[in-house]
Amino acid sequence: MTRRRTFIRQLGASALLLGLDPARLLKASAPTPQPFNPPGNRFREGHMLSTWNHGMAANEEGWRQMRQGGNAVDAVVEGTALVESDPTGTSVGLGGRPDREGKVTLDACVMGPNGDAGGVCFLEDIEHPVQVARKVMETTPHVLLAGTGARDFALAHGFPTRDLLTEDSRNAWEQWRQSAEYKPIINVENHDTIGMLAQDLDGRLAGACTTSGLAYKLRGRVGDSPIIGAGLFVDDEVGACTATGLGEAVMKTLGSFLVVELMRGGRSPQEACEEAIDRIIRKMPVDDLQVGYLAMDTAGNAGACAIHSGFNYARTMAGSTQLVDAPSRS
Ligand code: SD4
Repeated sequence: MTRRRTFIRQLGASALLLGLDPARLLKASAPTPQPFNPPGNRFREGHMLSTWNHGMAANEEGWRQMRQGGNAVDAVVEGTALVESDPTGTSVGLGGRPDREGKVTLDACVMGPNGDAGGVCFLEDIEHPVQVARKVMETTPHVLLAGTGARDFALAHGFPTRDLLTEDSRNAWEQWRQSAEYKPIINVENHDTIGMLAQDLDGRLAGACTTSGLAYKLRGRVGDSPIIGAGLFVDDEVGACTATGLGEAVMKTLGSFLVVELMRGGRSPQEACEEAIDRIIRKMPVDDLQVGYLAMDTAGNAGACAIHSGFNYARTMAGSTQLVDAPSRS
């Protein structure tokens, strides 16, 4: 304090000698405000994480969006929308496995900087629920629209209808109907929801999550993916997390919110994902249950953890994408 006072006195005296205004000089010497995305952030060039193999294509699209001047919301919405259109993905959008009655019902949400959020659930006949979720976020005062209300909203915004049941998924459903046994298989088929997180060139964070949910679920069942805090949570000041796997386990522990709050408390994304997985393991039997969390913080660090092995994710930094195997607890 004394040193600062001496400095100010000296500055004032020199300024007067030079005929300058000491107040203006003092202002010029004040520390400049920190930029929003501090230079210490290693991945100012864009950082993206997406669940599973199809995350590779999603991240490539996200990077394309960023190169064209798009922000984190553009990256995650258009990145995941690309996967929604892939008929070979059996847990997302077109070609997603139907419910027990042979109907494809979709869940999605998006969360942007400033805590903005939007989602749709139990949505039928619309190929891009994640884009509808974005419309909910940007054009309504609500967060979540469901069922026919969500469908009507999508139609009012010009989204076309499409039969999302492909020949493959119809055949698979008909085969399933012969036994009608409901038994999710870990990591296979029932678990390839896409959750995507991005930090854009301005350092802003966003996330999106989209799925057709569990194959052959009860009609009306909604999982974690469209639920803010469960399948996805983003806090621009801390970090972001998304979930894949059995939604019921994620919802019961509010997993993505938990991961972000753990990061707020000082854990790294890796430590936070591990603790959220351990929370599930402590609360319920997990032999036949898979959950994976994927998280990033604002400084460009990533983390992931699953209950069982087999969960992987795509990571893009400065335009270069890699597929990474997530650590697991068993
Ligand atoms: C759900 N969490 O509806 C989704 C399913 C999923 O990869 O993640 N599949 O429960």
